Amino acid sequence: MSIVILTGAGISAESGIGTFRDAGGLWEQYPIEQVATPEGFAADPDLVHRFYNARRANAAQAEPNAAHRALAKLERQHTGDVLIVTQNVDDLHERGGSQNVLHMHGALNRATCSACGHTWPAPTEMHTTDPCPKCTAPSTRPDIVWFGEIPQGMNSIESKLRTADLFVSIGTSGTVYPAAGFVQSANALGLRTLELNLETSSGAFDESRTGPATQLVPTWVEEVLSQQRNSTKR
Ligand code: BV8
Repeated sequence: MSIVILTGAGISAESGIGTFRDAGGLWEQYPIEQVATPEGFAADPDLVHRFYNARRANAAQAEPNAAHRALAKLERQHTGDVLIVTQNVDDLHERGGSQNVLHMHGALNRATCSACGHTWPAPTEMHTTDPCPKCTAPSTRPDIVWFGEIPQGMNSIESKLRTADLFVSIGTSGTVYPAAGFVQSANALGLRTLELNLETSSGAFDESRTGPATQLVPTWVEEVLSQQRNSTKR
């Protein structure tokens, strides 16, 4: 069974990384337009670098939780493919042991150059005047997909959905497109769809389970692995 898993800020919430839209979420402290759009970056790059420097520090302090670790166990022990498509820009999936992770909204620990497209591991703090290590232009930015920009890996995601059997959405409000539309694509392609979230985001899923990710995800992973063990015994 090939599984595509979409994760959002909710899977990292219990690691202490703020979500976007829960009470007191990140976007309430910073208007999206100012810190997560190309226009906002052009208008005040110092503010945007401060926003991402703070988030990079916050993510570095955080530890992967039981949900991240359960998905890594699934990837190791499940006989079918497991792809994690994450909207998150933290590296908790990788630090929790997952290897097949696609950051469709970019990553805090990666930087890119607007002039030549070069990408490299981001320093702890980025500043507006940092020269690109490749072309030396002072046009470096966080390798993050802002609103109005095209998400990364869309072709891979779409081709993976076409051959998968199960689509699981974990810890996302289903607010941001195109990620929020993946469940519709999965339904149209005949995949089974499952949501594991603190609250039900939409009626689009075959099954929705509500609760914290650190409880729902390990339980679900154990179900998948025991079904796999039982089917191999027969
Ligand atoms: C695109 C990086 C074209 C930044 C992010 C009008 C004008 C312009 C654009 C648009 C428009 N209308 C629509 C759009 C498109 C726009 C969009 O969707 N806007 C929304 C606001 C309506 N999208 C875009 O611009 C995208 N690009 O469309 O390009 C295109 C498309 C396809 C093909 C070609 C071209 C780019 C969007 C990417 C923006 N960048 N992140 C950064 O991180 O700083 S989005 C940002 O929101 C994060 O990535 C975040 O992951 C994402 C979604 O939020 P969630 O992860 O869901 O987090 P949220 O707080 O919302 O929800 C948390 C959930 O967890 C909740 O449900 C909660 O109940 C649950 N939870 C909480 N605790 C727990 C829990 N669950 C379990 N356990 C817990 N403990």
